[in-house]
Amino acid sequence: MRVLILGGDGYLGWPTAMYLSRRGHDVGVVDNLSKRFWEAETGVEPLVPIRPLQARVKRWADVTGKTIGLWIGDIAENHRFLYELLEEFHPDAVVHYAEQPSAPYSMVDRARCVATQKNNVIGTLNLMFALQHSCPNAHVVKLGTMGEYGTPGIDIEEGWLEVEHNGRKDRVLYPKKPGSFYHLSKVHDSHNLEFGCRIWGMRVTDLNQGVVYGIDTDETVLHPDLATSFHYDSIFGTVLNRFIVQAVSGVPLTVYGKGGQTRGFLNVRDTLRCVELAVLNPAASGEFRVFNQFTEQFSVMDLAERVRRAARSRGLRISIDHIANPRVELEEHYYNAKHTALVKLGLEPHLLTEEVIGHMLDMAERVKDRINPELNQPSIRWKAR
Ligand code: NAD
Ligand code: USQ
Repeated sequence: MRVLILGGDGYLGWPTAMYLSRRGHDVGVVDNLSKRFWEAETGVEPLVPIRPLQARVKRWADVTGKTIGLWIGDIAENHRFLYELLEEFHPDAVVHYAEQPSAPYSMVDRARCVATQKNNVIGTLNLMFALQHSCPNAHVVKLGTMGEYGTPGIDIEEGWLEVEHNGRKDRVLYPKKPGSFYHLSKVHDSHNLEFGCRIWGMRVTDLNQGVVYGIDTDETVLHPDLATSFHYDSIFGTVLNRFIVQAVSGVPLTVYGKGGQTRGFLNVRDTLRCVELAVLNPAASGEFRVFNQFTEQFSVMDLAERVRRAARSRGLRISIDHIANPRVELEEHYYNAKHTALVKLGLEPHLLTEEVIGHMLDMAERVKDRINPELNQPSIRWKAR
């Protein structure tokens, strides 16, 4: 299939491009390199140096003999770029990762909130219109997030909810109560895409993905130049990735508040397989299909304890700190989210075993001298005190 990956320079986009290319798909990547600007703006760096996207694409060709197409451009600021690109590439599927992904970044101030929502919502709208123009039948695989739902006191369904009200029944989009302006941008995207399915007959799979962890995939390890952008700072690093790096640098794990916050998690390897499954099994014309993309749920405290156990068996002694929560979120709550659709399509999860944590610890240990301990403490608060 011809698969265009928007956000192909990112933590998830680059390994997805290699994974699909290796399996024989004709892959193109698109990025405006804005993540590299946000890193410079906030003074953070990925754990290992990441080669320019052009050099990674070239290295991929050297190592595998396979070509990945490359376009540098901004899908939110430059709709003409996107129109021309779709006319040229004519994808069967577009995998859309190209958004500002950090909840803390979106909460810094008015400017970062507006920039996040503008980039994310307008980028998706431009994609919708550009597809209508030249390839209305292409399937959109959109990266949404489990955080769109928030932490409601009822079970979370996969995107839709059957409701009975005053004796009548209907199927409605599951009510959303997200916890940051970033997560809200994803809700706005979901609503716009669902509208596109209803009005224009678009085909969309909204992957409500949980928190991703992991450093390696089968492709990133083929050559050091093919590594992916792994963050451990408090702005772009996700919780388990942060705990791994904190453990090897010998500082206490930063559990925010009580640590009862429960979320869905998945290994980066499973992200790639889930996207592949969505691409190979497209939504029907007019269908807005939602998959909850995670494999296990954990509380933050569960994760910290698991990392501590795995670290202890490697002779590392680490402690867990409950620091003041910089976010506004429930620290103890009900959480039961369905996640059966991808398993039905064939997903066989890589679960979070002690061996998996140990492997991540070993990887981080090897580049320990690059770790900046100043990036451990959260610097962004949801509200001024
Ligand atoms: P990332 O920042 O590493 O990758 C996103 C890429 O998109 C970056 O390379 C960035 O330069 C590019 N980009 C952003 N705006 C763009 C624009 N307007 N035009 C072109 N390119 C643009 O983030 P990631 O962690 O790989 O996440 C990818 C997607 O998955 C995001 O949409 C994120 O919200 C979603 N997601 C991530 C996780 C996670 O745990 N990492 C979990 C759930 C959902
Ligand atoms: N947390 C800690 N200590 C830390 C870091 C985080 O206790 O050092 C807590 C947070 O307070 C939160 C939970 O861990 O309760 C998850 O935080 P996170 O930073 O790992 O994840 P989040 O901000 O939700 O965002 C990440 C990605 C985002 C994606 C989302 C999936 O950055 O792109 O959309 O995970 S989900 O959470 O399912 O919405």
